[in-house]
Amino acid sequence: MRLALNTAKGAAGQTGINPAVGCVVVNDGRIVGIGAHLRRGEAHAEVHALDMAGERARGGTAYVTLEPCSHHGRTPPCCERLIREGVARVVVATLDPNPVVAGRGVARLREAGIAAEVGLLGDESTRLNEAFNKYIQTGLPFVTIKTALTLDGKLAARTGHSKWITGPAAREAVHTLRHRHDAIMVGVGTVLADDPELTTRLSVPGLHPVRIVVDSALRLPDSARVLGAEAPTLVLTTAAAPAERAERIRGLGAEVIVCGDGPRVDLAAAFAELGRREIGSVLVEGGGRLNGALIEAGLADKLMLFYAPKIVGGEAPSAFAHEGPASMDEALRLRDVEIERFGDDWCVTGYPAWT
Ligand code: AOF
Ligand code: ZN
Repeated sequence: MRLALNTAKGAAGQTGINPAVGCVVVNDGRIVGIGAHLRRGEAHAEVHALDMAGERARGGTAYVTLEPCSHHGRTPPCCERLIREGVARVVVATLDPNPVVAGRGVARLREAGIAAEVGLLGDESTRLNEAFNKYIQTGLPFVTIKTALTLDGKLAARTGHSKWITGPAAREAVHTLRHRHDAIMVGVGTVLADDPELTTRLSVPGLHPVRIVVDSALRLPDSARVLGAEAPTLVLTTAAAPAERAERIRGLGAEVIVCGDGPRVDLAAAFAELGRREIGSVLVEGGGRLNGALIEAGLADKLMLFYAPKIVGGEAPSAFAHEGPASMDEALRLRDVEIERFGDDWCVTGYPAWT
């Protein structure tokens, strides 16, 4: 199961709204097949592993990181294939939260006389597919706020200068995060301040996320690098934004979407629309106003805070620019906090207590 999980993790981020899944088939003390789900619409993990095992799957054990599917989706049901190949035992890390599966896969295996066990390394598999788990049950994307910040919580110096807060190791980790997300989101303030490209730049080729700019008044300049051709760009705005700017930005190749009828982009409506467009995970990369708005609205599922051992002082812009509560009792608390080191920096990961 450890090997199946590592195989799944290797392909994390390239399956879109499908989960990352790994499968290892063992017979007579020997690994006879191994596979991962690599792309939505293509074979599931079990199919790759069983194709490799061939006749050697008969009487063997399949370790799968997610309950084998029982439904006809873009591919046929994996549990029927496991039954047909004569596998004797199936060990599953977690049940599939997809309402069309949700226990039916394991029930079908047992009905066919296969010994099925659930729960081995289950927490790790659940964590690996946290975005899929939310999306498949709610139709809403999983939202991760990622920011680099100083120890005193600032994301730039007093003048707005911000290149760079963290070092190369942390920045490389961020590009891996971009590769693993369906979309990346920033506020227009970040575009005006930094003119980011928002593509994935790693030492090996990666996948570019869809780029999303939250821009209530369409202040996005024609020359913005985020409008480049490397990846699709969506601009979320309001009905009050100037129509000629919307036309111009559409002419430059981006899609302009009106979210809600208020003076600011309705972020909850925006995520519902992104979900309808099969965007299952969004990495929010700034800046302080968008981060603050998401916290105020309770719309973030996860925070990844890359801290550099630096201090810039009180006038500098805060990483969370909302007004904030009057009392410490009302501070947003994170649970399941983990700390990982990247060079001289640390990433603090946690989940808002409201999730
Ligand atoms: C598995 N093994 O490797 C994966 C599973 O449209 P489809 O046919 O790709 O089905 C997608 C659904 O199948 C997905 O929402 C999830 O419930 C399950 N994914 N199941 O047995 C796999 N990727
Ligand atoms: Zn399947």
